[in-house]
Amino acid sequence: MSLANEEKKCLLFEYEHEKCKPSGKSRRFVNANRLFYTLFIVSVLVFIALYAAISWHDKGLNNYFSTVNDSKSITDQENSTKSDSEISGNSTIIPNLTTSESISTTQIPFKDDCSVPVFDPWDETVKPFLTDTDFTKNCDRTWKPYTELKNGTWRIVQEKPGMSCKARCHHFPDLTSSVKISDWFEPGPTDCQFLEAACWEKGLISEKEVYGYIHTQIPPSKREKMEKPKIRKSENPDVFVFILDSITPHSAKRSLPKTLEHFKSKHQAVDFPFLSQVGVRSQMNAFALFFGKQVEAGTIKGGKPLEADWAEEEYCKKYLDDKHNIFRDFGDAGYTTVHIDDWYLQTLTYNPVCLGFEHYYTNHTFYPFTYINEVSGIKKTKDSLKGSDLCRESFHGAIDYFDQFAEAYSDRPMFALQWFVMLGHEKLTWAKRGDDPMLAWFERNFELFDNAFVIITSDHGFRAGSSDYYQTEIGAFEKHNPFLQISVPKKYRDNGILEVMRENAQRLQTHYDTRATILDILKYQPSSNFTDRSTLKIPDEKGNSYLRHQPSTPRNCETLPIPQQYCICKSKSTDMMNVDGLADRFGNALLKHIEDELVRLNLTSLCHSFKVTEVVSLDLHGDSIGSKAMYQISVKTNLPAHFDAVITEDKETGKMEFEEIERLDRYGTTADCSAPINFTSLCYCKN
Ligand SMILES: *[C@@H]1O[C@H](CO)[C@@H](O)[C@H](O)[C@H]1NC(C)=O
Ligand SMILES: *[C@@H]1O[C@H](CO)[C@@H](O)[C@H](O)[C@H]1NC(C)=O
Ligand SMILES: *[C@@H]1O[C@H](CO)[C@@H](O)[C@H](O)[C@H]1NC(C)=O
Ligand SMILES: *[C@@H]1O[C@H](CO)[C@@H](O)[C@H](O)[C@H]1NC(C)=O
Ligand SMILES: *[C@@H]1O[C@H](CO)[C@@H](O)[C@H](O)[C@H]1NC(C)=O
Ligand SMILES: *[C@@H]1O[C@H](CO)[C@@H](O)[C@H](O)[C@H]1NC(C)=O
Ligand SMILES: *[C@@H]1O[C@H](CO)[C@@H](O)[C@H](O)[C@H]1NC(C)=O
Ligand SMILES: *[C@@H]1O[C@H](CO)[C@@H](O)[C@H](O)[C@H]1NC(C)=O
Ligand SMILES: CC(=O)N[C@H]1CO[C@H](CO)[C@@H](O)[C@@H]1O
Repeated sequence: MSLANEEKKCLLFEYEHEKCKPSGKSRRFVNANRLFYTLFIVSVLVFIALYAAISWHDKGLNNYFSTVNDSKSITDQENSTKSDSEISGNSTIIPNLTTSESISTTQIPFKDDCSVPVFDPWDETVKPFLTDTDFTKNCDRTWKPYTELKNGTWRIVQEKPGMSCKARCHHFPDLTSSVKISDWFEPGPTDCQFLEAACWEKGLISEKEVYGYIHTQIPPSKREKMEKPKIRKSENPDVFVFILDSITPHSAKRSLPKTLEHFKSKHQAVDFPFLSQVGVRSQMNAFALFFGKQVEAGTIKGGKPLEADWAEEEYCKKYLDDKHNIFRDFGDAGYTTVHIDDWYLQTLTYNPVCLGFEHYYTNHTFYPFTYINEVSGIKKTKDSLKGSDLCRESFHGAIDYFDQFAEAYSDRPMFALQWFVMLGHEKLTWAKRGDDPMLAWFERNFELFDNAFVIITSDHGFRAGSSDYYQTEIGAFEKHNPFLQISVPKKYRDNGILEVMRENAQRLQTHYDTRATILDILKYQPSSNFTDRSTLKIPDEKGNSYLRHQPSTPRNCETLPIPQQYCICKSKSTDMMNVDGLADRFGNALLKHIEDELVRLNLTSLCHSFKVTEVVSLDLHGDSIGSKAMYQISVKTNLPAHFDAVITEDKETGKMEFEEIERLDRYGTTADCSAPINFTSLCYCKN
């Protein structure tokens, strides 16, 4: 998604981190058939730079993995335990197995043929991009709000001579009705869920606004009106899905180390490092996760078309209320639900010009908060959430709101979907400022989270990087590899669930599989008390639950519903920059195609046309056998716009086909003028 936000003040320093140790050779090849161990090693020994090609052979546990060249295959007698010091050069790497980490010795029944590079998150090539971007560094950590809303009453907690404070309520009778804002009122009892408190001081001429703050509450009266739930937590545990926008397994290790360590050690979270996104922007991936629908057409590696289930007409220009979705699934089953998104354009629904839902679709929503913050609040209120002065941002408000929700409904099964849009989207190291607040949040909710399914994931990889970043191998990989870790309720951890999850964590996954897992938790597992591991095909679903054995059929870029340009399995690639005239020909063809798209979308009068200034890279993917050849190209233009695309050329006819194009520069508001007609990031607006 594009964030139409103002530039944040950022101090750029060379990034320093305790864990930043020189990695020696930045790249080696490790051939692994047990990816799980690769990860284990990587997380234990983050200073070792690995590059692992994984291919799963059904030879059982006897082959973990060995450091070899790209080409060499796995041998199966290298299971003697070696010490860390031997992990050097091209020796075999065997993890120091502990009972909790060891997995069952059954034969692995699948052979996926998916090679995935495994990098040290602190690789030398990535370090230059790890600049300090913490704009909250000098904020006032001692600052406390002047007002509070507690127990259904709002009051002033810091009086100052000459200062007067009042509050007003912002209320949406329905999602699409216009906001109702009350008059300012004095301290006292209120049922208001989204209260804006403000204070003024007498100036020489007029009153001066000195304070603004958004308070939230789930008022007791609201809760009392809710029916008694027909299900109980003992059979239907809480399900919390936290989406960290643009976070990858690597950026999470770099930016959220404390939170991850807590999640892993305290809740035994399982890491799924091989998740591929299925669409370019947040919204496309959200539709896969929460509606089970592909809304971006593409081509699967190997040439099979991936049809879109819904065209833009369907998912964007119509309301979503009558479409089957995860909120309704949970609501219908008797869960109490909340949707918390800290951006007012609502990543899943409007983003930025779709209709979204017409009516409330969850019991609670954070939407009014974001509306006050970005639209209807007074200036001081909005300023209070910019982070740089008072250390507070919308995601802090979102965390507080989650806590209020969880406290209000602690007696019944809860479903929360919380999207952290503002935390990590813009800069590679941005999420770092969230590590302490996230950890504190997890710590104070330890019991709650320990008895729940907690899914922390992301929508897509890191998209807002510079073109130089995507020229590094790790950068190119991180672009399409969203984060995913899952913890299960403590009482189910001994029933084989973790073992099967770890098995699946070694394989390529998509949001459809995360979705199937959520549906499994809701609809299928409760009848077996979460013990059923047998493969299940959920009707009309594209994915397979992580809580069961996934089918043994190969999971790779040819078989899963992933548009080829996002699939993370490595394919052979050949640099074609030196082939005479080829880069020019493909660069110009790409811009011609973009021009044609703008014509098709009726946008030419609004958008600039582009000229190639540099073809940054051109790679041939695969073996170029058969009549079609697939190229990956990266092009800079005369305007600050930078495009990446996959082009398939028919070698006989010369006809080119284009996959969904990714615009890499921070396009911010430069595409906004296209929104009223046909929103596209391909537009660089004339004004
Ligand atoms: C690794 O591969 C390179 C090129 O394919 C080859 O020259 C070299 O001998 C290989 N090294 C080992 C240890 O297999
Ligand atoms: C590998 O492990 C198997 C099973 O634990 C054992 O029988 C075998 O002797 C081991 N091989 C080596 C070379 O250590
Ligand atoms: C490896 O295992 C041995 C024996 O269990 C233990 O003493 C040692 O501390 C372990 N080393 C690491 C790095 O975990
Ligand atoms: C909240 O209200 C209840 C009853 O009105 C009262 O007993 C309690 O002390 C209040 N708590 C706080 C923190 O004000
Ligand atoms: C909210 O909760 C109640 C249960 O009290 C339920 O009947 C209702 O359908 C839920 N959903 C929405 C969208 O209000
Ligand atoms: C379900 O499993 C949990 C943990 O294994 C156990 O404590 C509980 O009694 C089981 N419930 C039923 C109804 O069997
Ligand atoms: C938007 O694009 C479609 C083609 O996808 C075109 O048919 C339609 O006219 C365009 N809408 C407007 C308002 O120009
Ligand atoms: C194309 O855009 C122009 C102005 O931007 C508008 O007047 C015209 O109606 C649009 N055509 C279609 C088919 O929507
Ligand atoms: C550093 C190291 O162990 N290198 C070894 C890699 O493998 C070759 C061939 O097996 C040996 O000759 C090297 O000593």
